[in-house]
Amino acid sequence: MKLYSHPGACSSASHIALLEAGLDFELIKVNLHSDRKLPDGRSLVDVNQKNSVPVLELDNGEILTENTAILQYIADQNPSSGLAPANGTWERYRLQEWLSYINFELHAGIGPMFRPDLPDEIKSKALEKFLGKLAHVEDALTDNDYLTGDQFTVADSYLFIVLSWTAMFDVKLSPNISAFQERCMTRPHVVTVKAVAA
Ligand SMILES: N[C@@H](CCC(=O)N[C@@H](CS)C(=O)NCC(=O)O)C(=O)O
Repeated sequence: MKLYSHPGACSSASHIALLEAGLDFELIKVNLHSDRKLPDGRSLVDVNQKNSVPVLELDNGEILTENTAILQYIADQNPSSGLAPANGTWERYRLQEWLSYINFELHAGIGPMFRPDLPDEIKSKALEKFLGKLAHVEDALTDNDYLTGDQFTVADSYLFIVLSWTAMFDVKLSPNISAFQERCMTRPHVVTVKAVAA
């Protein structure tokens, strides 16, 4: 399968997940800041009508988009990786609860910070709201190494990437969240993905 990713963007969460799951894949780098041309001459929009990453292309030609779907698909390809609890279990719904929170409240919440067209006033309000949403994460990490307990899951890979964006702004993260970031950075696959440049 192929992962279309802009290194450092949300698609890096899927990159981490693919490595953690030990799956065979090809990384197709897409530069979102340029013309989004792909190595084969097509454009990102030819593969994904939404013109965004991540995109997962399966060997049978199926195209899957959206972080929350792709991350769960990857996890399910190797259940022994522990990247997601089994489908239909209560623990799986907990994971989905986190994936939704990260996708909507955190990922979309920090989005305005990357919009050059928005005034600073709107951006600082968005950042304040985003930091407020992190209180729930800080709380969840009080007694847990990772969001759902001791096991690193795809929710953690997604959270890690979204948190990494805060380094671009004048933000001091709370203690449990900072410890979570350091813990993730002890994982060799996380370090590998962080080192991939656009
Ligand atoms: N709803 C999508 C959003 C993905 C998304 O926001 N991707 C960003 C990178 S982090 C992107 O490709 N932005 C380019 C654009 O929207 O033009 C998902 O959750 O997968």
